[in-house]
Amino acid sequence: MATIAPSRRVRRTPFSDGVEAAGVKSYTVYNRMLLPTVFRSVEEDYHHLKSAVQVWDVSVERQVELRGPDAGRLMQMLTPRDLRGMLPGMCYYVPLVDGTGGMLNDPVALMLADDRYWLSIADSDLLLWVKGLAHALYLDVIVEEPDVSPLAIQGPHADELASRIFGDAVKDLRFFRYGFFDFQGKQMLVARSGYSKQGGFEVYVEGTANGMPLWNALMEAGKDLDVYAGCPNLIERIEGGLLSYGNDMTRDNTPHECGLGRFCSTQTAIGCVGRDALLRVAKEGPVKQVRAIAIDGEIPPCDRLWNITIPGKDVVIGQLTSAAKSPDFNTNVAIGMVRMTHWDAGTELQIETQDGPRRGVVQENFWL
Ligand code: THG
Repeated sequence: MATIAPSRRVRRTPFSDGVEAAGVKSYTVYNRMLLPTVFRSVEEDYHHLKSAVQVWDVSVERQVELRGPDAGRLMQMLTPRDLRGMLPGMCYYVPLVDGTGGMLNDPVALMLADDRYWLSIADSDLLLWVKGLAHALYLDVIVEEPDVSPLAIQGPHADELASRIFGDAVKDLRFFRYGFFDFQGKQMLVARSGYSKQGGFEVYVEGTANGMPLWNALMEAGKDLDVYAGCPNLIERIEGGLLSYGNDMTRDNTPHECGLGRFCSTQTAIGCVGRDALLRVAKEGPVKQVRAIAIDGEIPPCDRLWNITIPGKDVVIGQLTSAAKSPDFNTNVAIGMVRMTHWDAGTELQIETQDGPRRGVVQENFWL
């Protein structure tokens, strides 16, 4: 494979020096910023994530900050999830949709104060959509991308490592709650969250200059825990059913098709853009939906859409969007969007890869 040409359009992160020193082997670009994808190998990274603890440069999870008297109102316009119960200290996973109910992003929202929120975004230019709405509606709110870069601590030893840096109280954080913890005299926002099913934290590092000191402290404090640099792992996130915006879902999908209906309370999300459209699809139910799919045999990299067909026929009944060989489950784990006629567990499918057709089976649930 060729390399990515360095330029100002592909932003480095506050942790890039640490990532390079750890021997990063490949990157992707996400929100116009570098995101590591491999350190030792995808499989070695996978086993290490599931048995030790990793520190992830997830600066690409950029923050869209909404600040001002209309911040709360604008937040509720963005999502069909009812935000009335949200309080400072809470994180919410929120589907964001356009006027037809199409997915625009699936961030983690943080409420910092009554008049201040962060959207920790997936890979789409959400800042422009939010700025556009605020401007067109004359809202009294400032929408900007602050100098904030999440650093994730993930894996079974994440509690031990985080407590060595932030103190034992960090262990009391509940899932999707955050608090402020001291590091070298600075208060840092630490949440119990992260893009894996192994458990852990995300530190929202404010100020580029504060990045490397924290990175280095974590690496130093975790030596006996076998801490290493890591990154969101393709195999583990598919096993866990964590969706990737732009891969497993796009603007062409509603939250219900993505299996994110459980994060929608459209009926009471008054003012949400696309509310009428979503009320219709919620009532009828989607006609296609995301499924866990096991695939037999050897598969090539899933770097394009694979059609899903009825075995032996030429009829397309879905698309497969992510796949990887799983060492722990002795099959290829995959995520696809399947039409309702073929979405029941146990249904046999044909997956049209660039290397030819493979046999797939719809699973009852994801693996983790
Ligand atoms: N953390 C932060 N920002 C992010 C991500 C993250 N931005 C980009 C991307 N990831 C957004 N997508 C997701 C997808 C899944 C989850 C979080 C962000 C997630 N899902 C939990 C699950 O499926 O188990 C459920 C969360 C819940 O129950 O509320 O965590 O990872 N900061």
